[in-house]
Amino acid sequence: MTTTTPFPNGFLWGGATAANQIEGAYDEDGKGLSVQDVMPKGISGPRSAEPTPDNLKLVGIDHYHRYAEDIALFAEMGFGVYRFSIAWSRIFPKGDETEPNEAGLAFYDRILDELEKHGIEPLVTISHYETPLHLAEQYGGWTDRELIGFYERYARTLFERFGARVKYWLTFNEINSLLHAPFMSGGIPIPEGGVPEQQLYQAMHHELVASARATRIAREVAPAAKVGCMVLSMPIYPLTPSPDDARAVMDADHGNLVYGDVHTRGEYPGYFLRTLREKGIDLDITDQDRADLTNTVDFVSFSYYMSIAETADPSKKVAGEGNIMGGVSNPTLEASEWGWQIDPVGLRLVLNQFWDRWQKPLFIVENGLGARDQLVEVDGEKTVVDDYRIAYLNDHLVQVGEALQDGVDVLGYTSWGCIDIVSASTAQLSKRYGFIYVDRNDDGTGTLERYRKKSFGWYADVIRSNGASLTR
Ligand code: BGP
Repeated sequence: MTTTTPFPNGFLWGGATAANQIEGAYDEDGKGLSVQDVMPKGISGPRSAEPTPDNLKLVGIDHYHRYAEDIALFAEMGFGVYRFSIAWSRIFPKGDETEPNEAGLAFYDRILDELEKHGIEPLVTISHYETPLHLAEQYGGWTDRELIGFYERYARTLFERFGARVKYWLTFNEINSLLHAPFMSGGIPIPEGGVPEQQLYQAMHHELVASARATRIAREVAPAAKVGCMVLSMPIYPLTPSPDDARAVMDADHGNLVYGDVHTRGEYPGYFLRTLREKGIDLDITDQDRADLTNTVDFVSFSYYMSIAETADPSKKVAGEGNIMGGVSNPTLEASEWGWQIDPVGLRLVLNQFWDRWQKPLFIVENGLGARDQLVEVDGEKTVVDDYRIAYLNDHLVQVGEALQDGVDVLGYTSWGCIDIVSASTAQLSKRYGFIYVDRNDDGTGTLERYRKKSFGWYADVIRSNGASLTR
C-alpha cells in the first residue's frame, strides 16, 4: 500500500445499476411493460409474447421495495455517486401519452430523497435498454421518427421534475449498441432475416437527434445540469501487424467512434458518410435535425469491460465472446467465465483515446467482473470471498490512475452492478458483479437477503483513501 494517489480531490467514486435489472415491480403503480419484460433470456434467447415467470427481471432484486436498505449499504461503502436509470415505462407507461404517471415520478423522488440523506450524488440514465413495449410494437421502436418527440417529452418531464436535484444525466445507455442489439437497445422488433440496414441507420439517426434535443432542453429547463452521452467502449487490437489488419481495426473503431464524434462535434464525420454511400443508405435528415445535432454534450461517459482483436483475414476470424459486439478473440488475454477477455491496460488506452479525440471530461460509468460467487460463512457471517473481483477492479483502477497521470480528465468511476442484479445479456442472476450478494438464484428461488462480500470492505477502503490503498 502506498500513501500517494493520482486520484484528484472530488473524484466521484460509486456504483451503477439499471432499472430493468434491479427494480422488479414490473407492473406496480401504473408501470407499463418495457421490452425487457418480454426478454426472459436477455439478448441470448428469443423474446416472449408477454411477461413469463421465468423472466427474472419481473422481480429483479426487489429494489423497488428495498431501495432504502440498498442505498444505506452504498453509503456504508462511502459512495459519492450512484448511477441508476429511470424506467421510461414507469413515467409514460405506453410511451406515447401526453401526461406522465405521477406514481412513477414519486418513486424516483423517494430514491433521490434517500440519496440526499446520505450525501450521494445521483447520476441518471434517461434510457437504459427500457423502451416501452408499446413503442416497439406500434411504432417499430426507434425506426419511427415519432419516437424523437416521445423521448423529448419524457426527458423534459424528468428535467422539470428532477433537474434541480440531479446534476449528471446520460441520454442513452451504450448508444452504439443499437446496430448490434436492435430490440434491446432500440425497441426494434427483429423480423426473420434481421432488420434492414436502412432502418437501423435511420433509427441511429433518430436516437442521435433525440439525444441532442434532450441536451438542448436540459440547458433551458435545468441550466445547472450536465448532460453526457454514454458509449460501450471496447479497444480493438490488430490480430497481426499487417496494414490490412490495422485498417480492419480502423473500420471497426469508426463504427463505434461515430457516436461520440457526433455527440461532441455536432455533425456526422466524413468516414461515416462514406459508409452510408457505399452501403447505398439514404438517411432522412432534415435541416432541423442538423441544427439539433449541434447541441453537443458536456462530458462523455462509457462502459468498459474488455478489449477485442480484429483481422482482415477471414480464415483467421475466430469469433470472440463479447459485450454485445464481440470481434476476434485475442490470444494474449485471459477471459472471464463468460468469455469476456480481461484487459486492464485497455482501459488506460480508451481513456487516452477518448480524451485525445474529444477533449471532454470522461466518466467511467460501468466496469466490473461478472462471476459465479459462492456464499460461505466466515466468523459467523455469510459472505463471498471474491478475491478474483478485487483483483479485476484493483488492476483496472490502477490503470485509471495511470490515465490521470497522462493528463486525462476523469470525473469519476461507477462500478457496474454494485449490488448483484440480473444480467443484461443472459438474464441470469448467477452472473454477479456486486459488492453485495443478493440471495436470488437463476431459478427464481432465494430469500432476497443482502450480504456484504469481501470486496465490499475492499472498495470502502479504496474510496476512503481516494485510491491510495490500491495495489500497484
Ligand atoms: C452493459 C450494460 C449493462 C450491463 C453490463 C454487463 O452492456 O449497459 O446493462 O448489464 O453491460 O453486462 P451483462 O449484464 O450482460 O453481464
